[in-house]
Amino acid sequence: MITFFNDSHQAHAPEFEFFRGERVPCFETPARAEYVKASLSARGHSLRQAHIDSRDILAKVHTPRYLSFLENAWRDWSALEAGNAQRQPFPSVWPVRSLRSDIEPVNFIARLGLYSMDNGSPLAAGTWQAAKAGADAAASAAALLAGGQGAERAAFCCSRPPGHHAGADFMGGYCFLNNAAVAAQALRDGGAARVAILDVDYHHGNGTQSIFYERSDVLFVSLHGDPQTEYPFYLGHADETGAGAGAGFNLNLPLPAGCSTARWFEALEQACLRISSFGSDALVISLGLDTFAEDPISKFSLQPDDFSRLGQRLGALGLPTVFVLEGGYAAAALGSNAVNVIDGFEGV
Ligand code: Q9C
Ligand code: ZN
Repeated sequence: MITFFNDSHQAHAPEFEFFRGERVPCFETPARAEYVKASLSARGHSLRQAHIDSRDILAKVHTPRYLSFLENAWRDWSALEAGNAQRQPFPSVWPVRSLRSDIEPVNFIARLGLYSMDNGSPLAAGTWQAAKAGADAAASAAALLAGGQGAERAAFCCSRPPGHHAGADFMGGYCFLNNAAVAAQALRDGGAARVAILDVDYHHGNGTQSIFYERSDVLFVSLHGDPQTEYPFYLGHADETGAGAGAGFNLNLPLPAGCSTARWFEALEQACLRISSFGSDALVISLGLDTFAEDPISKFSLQPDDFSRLGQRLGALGLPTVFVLEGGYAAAALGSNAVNVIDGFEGV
């Protein structure tokens, strides 16, 4: 499979995040993408660089003021005070219900809160460069599939930071730009009338759901840990089925933390049947691998072979498919688990 990789992911390397009030090393590390790159190469998949600038597509899935904030955030933060260049900014205040989010404050931390859903997504000097390279990869992968005769059947974006928690105007859950949404929008613009997004990350893809919630041209389907107990907590319930023109085009399949792999594959089957009945012309997979039994922050039990089986089932859908890497924090196993999906898809 053609895969996209860009070294600039390494420029997004925050040192720590908060966990139970303590500073802990980040779970979402540069090593993750390097492990995936190594497994891709070892198993014969060719790596290439993005050839498309995603800026126009980004403007269709994110708001202008959020994009402008994110692009300039590190410059603004480090200009504020000597020492900030060596310091990670974190939000500490958020515009919850009854507070105004229409006015962008001048204060940097107040703006950071306006554009964040949590305090768990640290910014670093190269966050924009890394995230933008991931969005460029998603747009490039979509373009390879849209070429008609001689087009590729599938492509994989080995990018980080991940994207599925990022909404039109906010970051969160280690995500900044929504790569899956970029891929889906690029496939639409390239001529696919109906695009399905299947999100198999352990965590609900709240950002992707919200971006397409009122649209009938992009179906969003997700299987994930039940938000009653699992991040992102405030979205991902079964009764969220879409709104307005998008009514009926959102399917959430929340599963209890700790549920069996058999139950997970039953939900996958339901998801695949919905994607087929939708009449999808193309598919985007938000490929989170934090469903792995040994993931340090998640509670499903998939084994390496299960990722091959997942790939086989997705391949059987018979659709042009863009894979984008999302979560997965058992870094040393991430590469082989990801390539198991890809090889399963290709029938290897
Ligand atoms: N500090 C993705 O998988 N909470 N994001 C983690 C441990 C946030 C996961 C708690 C989890 C976000 C893309
Ligand atoms: Zn996740």
